[in-house]
Amino acid sequence: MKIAVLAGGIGGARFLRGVRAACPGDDITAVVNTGDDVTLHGLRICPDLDSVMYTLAGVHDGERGWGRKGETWRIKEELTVYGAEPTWFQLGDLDIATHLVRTRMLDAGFSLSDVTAALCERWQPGVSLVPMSDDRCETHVIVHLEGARRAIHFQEWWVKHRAGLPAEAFVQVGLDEAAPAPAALAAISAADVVLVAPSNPVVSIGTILGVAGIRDAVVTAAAPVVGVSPIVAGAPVRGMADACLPVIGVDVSAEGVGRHYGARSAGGLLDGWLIHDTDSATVPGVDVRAIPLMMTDDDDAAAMVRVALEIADALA
Ligand code: FO1
Repeated sequence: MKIAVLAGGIGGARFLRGVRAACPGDDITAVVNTGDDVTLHGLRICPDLDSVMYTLAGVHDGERGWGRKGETWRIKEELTVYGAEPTWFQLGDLDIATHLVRTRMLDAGFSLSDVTAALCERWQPGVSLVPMSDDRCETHVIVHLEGARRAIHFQEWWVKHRAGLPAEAFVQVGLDEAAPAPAALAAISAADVVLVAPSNPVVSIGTILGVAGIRDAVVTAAAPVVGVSPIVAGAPVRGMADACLPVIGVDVSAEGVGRHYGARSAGGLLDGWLIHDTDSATVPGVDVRAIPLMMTDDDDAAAMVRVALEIADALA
């Protein structure tokens, strides 16, 4: 079976471990958000691609959710002593090796898709990782700082300000010129099932869908599309989607996000929508199922994916 998964970082990574566990031997492609990407200290950093890659390889730091376990911070400490800004973004020594390899390959003219495939040669994630686009389109946040309206990089808003600065809007700089990665569109149109991971609906899933052609590919896919709510009991399971959803006028609830994604029969994304068993939601035109959504380990995540695939099967 061919499965295409739209995924962001941490929540998406755990979900993908579940997909891999539930569908051993199947052809799984993750179309990953690159709107969080940033260039710092001359290095190209792809947080969501790296979170997915490290987590599927089992070398991620489960506590932090990003970066490597057993990480050391000697370079970062030196950079801080030099006063090399930004000092608010923690770059671990092991992680820096990934950014050095990526940056060198990008500078040599390789596409981000090629770079990602090369990094995955080493990590063997068991899932094909494809960036949503090979072109830069970085999420910026419109905020009011020191009395002026400014666009700051998503990472500055997310990490330095802990999403604590009220956001007026999110803007993906470069989105209008960005082309979808070839393998991303191919995976969606060839899929037997399309899954929308429980990632941030605004800055992860929303950004992926904003890349030319990707939303259409999902809406018109021959395969059933089933999403998993990232919001449980009115709050995000991880991350700060509750700081993002109100900015686009969407309720911080499983129902709110489900209705935001919309039913395919009405030009939206979803055929099925998985919500946590303590929640309830009606999404007109969408088959809503309430099941345990916690992904504390691969078995939980796999159980959740199996239900998503059952719904997909019933809808196919
Ligand atoms: N998140 C933080 O909260 N603080 C950091 O210093 C930080 C550094 C970092 C370095 C590399 C990387 O791949 C991710 C990093 N993240 C950090 C997480 C990152 O901001 C988020 O994973 C995503 O961009 C949002 O999902």
